[in-house]
Amino acid sequence: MALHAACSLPSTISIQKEGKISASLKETTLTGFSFYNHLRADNISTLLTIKEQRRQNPRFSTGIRAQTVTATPPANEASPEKKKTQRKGTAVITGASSGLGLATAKALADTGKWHVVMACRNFLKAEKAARSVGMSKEDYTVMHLDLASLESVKQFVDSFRRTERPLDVLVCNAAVYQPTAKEPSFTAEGFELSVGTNHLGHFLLSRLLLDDLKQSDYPSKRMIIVGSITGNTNTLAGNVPPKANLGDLRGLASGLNGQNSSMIDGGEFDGAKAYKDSKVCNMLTMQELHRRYHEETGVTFASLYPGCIATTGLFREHIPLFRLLFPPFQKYITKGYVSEEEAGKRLAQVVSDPSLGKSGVYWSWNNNSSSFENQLSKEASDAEKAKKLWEVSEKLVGLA
Ligand code: NDP
Ligand code: PMR
Repeated sequence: MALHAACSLPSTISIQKEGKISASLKETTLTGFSFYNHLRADNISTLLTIKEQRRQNPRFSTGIRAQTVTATPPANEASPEKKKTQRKGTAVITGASSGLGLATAKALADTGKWHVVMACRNFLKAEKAARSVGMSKEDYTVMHLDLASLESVKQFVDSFRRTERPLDVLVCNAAVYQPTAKEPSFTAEGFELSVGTNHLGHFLLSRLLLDDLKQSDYPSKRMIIVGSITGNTNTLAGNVPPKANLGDLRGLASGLNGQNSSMIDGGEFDGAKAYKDSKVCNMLTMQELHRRYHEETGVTFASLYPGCIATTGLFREHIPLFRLLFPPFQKYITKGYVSEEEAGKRLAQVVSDPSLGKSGVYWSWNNNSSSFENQLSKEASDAEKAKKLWEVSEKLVGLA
C-alpha cells in the first residue's frame, strides 16, 4: 500500500486487486509467464559456475586504461578447423557499467570462454565497475558508446571495427528510465531521451553491427535485445498504469522531438510510459530482425525478461521511498525479485547456452530459474506494427 502511495499510481489499481494479485502469484501470467509453456531444465548453470575461481590480476591496481582499443590480440587466430571450438567468443554488451549488463559481463568472463566489450557512456565508471566485480583485465575491453547520440553510435562501430575483433554476440542492454520527469529531455539528435536511447540508439547500433555479426564464424551468433514484463500488457506488471501503447506511431513518425509530441503515440509526455513504450519497441525490433535476417544470416535474435532486478541503477531517478520499498515489495509480495547476479546468469544463458539458441524468442524464467519461451502481449507481437516501427525508425536514424 505504501508502495502504491509512493508511486502515485492512479486508484485503478485497488488494494483488493493487489490482495488478489499476491494471493494468486503462484499462478501463471501474473508473474509474466505461463505454466502452460514448456519448461526446460536449466542445464547451463554448472557450465556458468565452472570457472568460479577468481583470476585476480595485480595489474588492475596500476591505473585505468585511457584507450578504447584492446591490447590483447584478436582471438580468432587458431587453425581453421579448431577455431570454432577454441577461440573465445566476443560479446559486446551495451550499458555494462552497472546492473544487469555488468552482472552479465562478469558471468561471461567467469566462464573463461568470452571476451566482453563493455560499451559504455562513462569509461571510468565502467572500468571501475569491471574491477569492482573482479573481472580479469584480459577478459574485457571498455569502449565508449553513448546511445543518446547517433554520432557516438557510429563512432563506436568504427572503433570496434578497428580492434579487428570478431563480433559473435551483441547484447543491447542499456536503458534509461525517467519516471519522475515532468518534462521530456532529448538526445543529441533531439529525440525524447528514453525512446531515443533505449530504442533508436540500439536500433542504429544493431543495424550497423549486423554485417559484423554475419561475418563471425562463431558456432552460434546472437543478437539480444533486453525487453521487459512492464512492456507486456498480457501480464499484471504490464497493467500497472501508465501502460505501454505505441498507438499508430504518429508521435514517432513526427520526429519525437517535442514539437508535435515526445511520445510515440502522440500523447502527453509521461516518463514511465516512454520507458515501457521503448521496451515494446525493443521486443518488436527483435522479432522484425528475426523475420528479416534469421534465415539469411543464421544469427539468433532473442529478447528476454530477466526478472525484477529491483536494486539496479534503473530506479535512480525514482523517489527515495520507492527505492526503499520496491525491493522488499518485489521480494516478498510479487516474488518477482531476482538478484543482479542471478539476472546476469540468465542473460549469459541467452548469450551462450546451446539450449537457448532458438531465434525469435522472448525468454523468461520460472521460480526455479528454468528458462522458457514466453508469450508477448498482442501489441509486442504485432508484426504489422513491428514493420511500421522498423520503417519509421530507419528514417529517424538516417538509414532510409
Ligand atoms: P542500470 O541503470 O543498472 O543499467 C543501465 C545501463 O545503461 C548503465 O550501464 C547505464 O550507464 C547505461 N546507459 C544509460 N544510458 C546510456 C547511454 N545513453 N549510453 C550508453 N549507456 C547508457 O539498469 P538495469 O541493469 O536494471 O537495466 C539493464 C536492462 O535491463 C535495461 O534494458 C532494462 O530495461 C532491463 N530490465 C531491467 C529490469 C529491472 O528490474 N531492473 C527488469 C526488466 C528489464 P551508466 O552506468 O553510465 O548510468
Ligand atoms: Mg511492478 C507480479 C507482479 C509484478 C511484477 C513481476 C513486477 C515487475 N511488478 C509487479 C506488480 C506491481 N508493480 C504492482 C501490483 C504494482 C502496484 C503497486 C507495481 C508497481 C510498480 C511501479 C510503480 N512496478 C514497477 C514500478 C516501477 O516504477 C517499475 C517500472 O515500471 O519501471 C518501468 C516497476 C516494475 N515492476 C516490475 C518490474 C520488472 C519493474 C521494473 C520495470 C522494468 O524494467 O521493466
